[in-house]
Amino acid sequence: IVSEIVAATVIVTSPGRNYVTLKVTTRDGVVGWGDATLNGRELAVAAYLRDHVCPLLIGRDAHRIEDTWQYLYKGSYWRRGPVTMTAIAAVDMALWDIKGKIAGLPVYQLLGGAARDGVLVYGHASGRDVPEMLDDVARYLDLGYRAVRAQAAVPGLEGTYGVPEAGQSVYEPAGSARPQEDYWDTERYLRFAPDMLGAVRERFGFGFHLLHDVHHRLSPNEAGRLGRDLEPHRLFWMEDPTPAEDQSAFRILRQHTTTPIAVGEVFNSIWDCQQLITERLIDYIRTAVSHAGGITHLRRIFGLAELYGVRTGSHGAGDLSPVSLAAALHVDLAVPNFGIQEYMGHAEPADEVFLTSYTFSDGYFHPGQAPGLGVELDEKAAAAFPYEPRYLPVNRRRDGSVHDW
Ligand code: GCO
Ligand code: MG
Repeated sequence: IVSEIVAATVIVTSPGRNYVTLKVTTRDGVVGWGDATLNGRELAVAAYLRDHVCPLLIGRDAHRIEDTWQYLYKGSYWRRGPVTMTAIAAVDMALWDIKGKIAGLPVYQLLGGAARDGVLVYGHASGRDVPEMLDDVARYLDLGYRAVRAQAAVPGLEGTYGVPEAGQSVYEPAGSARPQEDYWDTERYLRFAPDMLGAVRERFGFGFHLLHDVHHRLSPNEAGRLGRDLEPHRLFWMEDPTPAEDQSAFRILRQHTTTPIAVGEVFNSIWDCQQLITERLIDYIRTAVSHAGGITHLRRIFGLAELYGVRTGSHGAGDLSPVSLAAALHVDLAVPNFGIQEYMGHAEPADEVFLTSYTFSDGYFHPGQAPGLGVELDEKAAAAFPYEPRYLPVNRRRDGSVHDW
């Protein structure tokens, strides 16, 4: 069979930040790409793929996407977990890419075709103080964005999540060879955040969507208080208000606020969000194509969400490679319950390594008409950017104890 897999290799490259990419090649030379990047734990997935998955792909029919997914998920016996599910995701993306290339169709056509004309995205505005953040919001609105996430440094805290250091063009939390240590103060944040987001509405009004990421730092009760304080500012969503391992904790939050809630960037399977969805404890599910088992599993999660009125809001930070972004855009265009897509952009020189065909216009993205996912990796360019050990920061309270980052 011409679609038999004859090679599967892993490329680790660091154009601006680390990315792990799987390359799958068929007998007649069709190449599929999959993103296997797990920020701060990159080499674990690279080894899982290289040592345990690539050898099993050789000789399989690239067309059998569902069968390959089941084979890798059930066949490993050790199910779920970010490393396993990111590895499976990379294989899955690469096989959808190949299927699209063989069919001569962009992947969204294989998923049922476009259910909308464009994919609403939100950009990341931030600042080291409120005026700087407001100027950044203005910049996004001028660029045509219809949805903006706003984050500003909490006065008195250094290294607030979501705020770039001076000189960084794109916010990059994984900046150092050992984890940077940030300080956290819940009371200061709870006092500051409503005023900060209120300042955005005061200056720019309500004619665009406003989002904010809490990054898992509050207890359910504190999150309920914040959600209530934010109600006058009409947020599109409040993201990751409390650590989400404890799905039933969101019942407490739901009793206190009508601010919409988005959760899921750290989830890797449908079982992580089953209760959140079926009990309607969230409004948006943020699972990422690269960390939650690829297009095949993401569609299953989004299908469950559709039944319960939960909309999608796929993770799209810079540590998800352009291959992931493209895969997410194909799914976004095709699913009925799409909500919004995060778009953070990629720091230079990622565009020397990843050649993309998605486009942005008037606040909306489109994955483009190239067959497959529409992203190609230039292996020669990639070789010029070797892996660099880099970790996400750790958060400590003033007394030195570790808090959620
Ligand atoms: C987001 C996320 C990211 C994560 C990052 C970790 O909303 O985009 O919270 O900023 O921190 O993806 O690797
Ligand atoms: Mg987030």
